[in-house]
Amino acid sequence: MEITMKLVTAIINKKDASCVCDSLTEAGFFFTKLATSGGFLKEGNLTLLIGVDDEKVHDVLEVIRLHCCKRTESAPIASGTDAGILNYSSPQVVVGGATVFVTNVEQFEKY
Ligand code: 2BA
Repeated sequence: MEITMKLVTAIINKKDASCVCDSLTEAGFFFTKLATSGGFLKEGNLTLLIGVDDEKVHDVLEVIRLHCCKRTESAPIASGTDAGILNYSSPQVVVGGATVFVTNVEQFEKY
C-alpha cells in the first residue's frame, strides 16, 4: 500500500506556542513537543513533530499560519576592538513565528 503521510516539523516562537498547540489539539491533530532553542538568538522555542496524512498537511499549515506572526527582536552581539575593549550592539532581526519543514514519511508504525 502506498504511504501517504508527511512529517511536519515546525519550529514555533514560544510566544505563539500555546495557541498553536491548543488549536492543533482542537482540530484533532497528534503531535510531539520538543523544547528547543535557536542557534542564533539562543532563545527558547518549541519544535513540534506532527505526523499527518498528505491531504491534511494544508490544514496543519493553516493552523500554524493563523497563530504565528513575525516579530522584531534584538540580537545582542559583542565584538572586540584592537585595544581589547568589548563593544556591545543590539541589531534588530525579524524572527518568525514559525519555520516549517514538510518531509515524506517512508513508514509509520505504532506498537
Ligand atoms: P534563531 O537561530 O535564534 O534565529 C532567530 C532569528 O535570527 C532568525 O529568525 C533570523 O531572523 C535571524 N538569524 C538566524 N540566523 C542568522 C544568521 N546566521 N545571520 C543573521 N541572522 C540570523 P527566523 O529565520 O524566523 O528563525 C527563527 C528560528 O527558527 C531560529 O532561531 C531557529 O531556531 C529556527 N530556524 C530558522 N531557520 C532554520 C533552518 N534553516 N534550519 C533549522 N532551524 C531554523
